Amino acid sequence: MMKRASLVLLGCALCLGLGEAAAAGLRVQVVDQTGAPVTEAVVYATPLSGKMAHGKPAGAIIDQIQGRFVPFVSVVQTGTAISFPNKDNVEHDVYSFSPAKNFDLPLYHGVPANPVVFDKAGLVVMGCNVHDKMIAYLLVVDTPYFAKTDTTGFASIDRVPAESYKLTVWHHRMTDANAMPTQKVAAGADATTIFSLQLKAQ
Ligand SMILES: [Cu+2]
Repeated sequence: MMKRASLVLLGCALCLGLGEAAAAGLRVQVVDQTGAPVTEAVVYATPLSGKMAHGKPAGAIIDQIQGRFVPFVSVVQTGTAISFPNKDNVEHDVYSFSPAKNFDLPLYHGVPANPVVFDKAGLVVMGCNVHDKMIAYLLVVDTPYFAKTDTTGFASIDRVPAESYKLTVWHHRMTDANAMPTQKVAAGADATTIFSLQLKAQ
C-alpha cells in the first residue's frame, strides 16, 4: 500500500511539471481604506530567486460585448498575444497611447486577423475612439504567477514553486498608480496576505 501511495504522489508531481520544487499557493485579500473588499485588483508574485517557469505564455482574449470591454481588467505575462473579438453589431476601434503598448486596431466587426502581442511590462489603458465610455485596463507583468481578486476581495495564485516572493498589488482606482504596494511572503506558509489600498471614489 505504501508503495502505491508514493507512486501516485510522484505521478502528480510530474503532471504538474514542477520538478523538484513542491507546489504551493499564495492567498491574498485586498481591502480599501474603509476595510471593504476590493474586487478586480491584480495581484502578482515575483520569485525573489528570479527563477521562473519558461515557455511561451498562453494567448488571452478581451471581448467587446454590448459596448464594453470584457473583462474590464486583465493581467497577462509579458509576451502574451491578445485577441480582441468584437461581438457587437456596431464597429469598434481598439487603441492605447500607453507607453507599454501604443497601438490601434481601426474600426472593425468580428475578429481582427492578428492578435496584439504585449511585449513590454506595464499598464495598458485601452479605449474605443467612437465610444468614449469604453475602457479596459491591462497589466502586463514579468511573471507567470498572477491573479485577480473576486467580489470578496480574495485572490489565489495557485501552483507556484515553494519559495519566497514579492507580491505586488494594483487596482485601477488606486490614488497613486505609480506606488503599487508590495509585500514579501513565502509560498506554502498557509497564511493570507492582506493588502489595504487607498482608492479613489467610484
Ligand atoms: Cu466602440
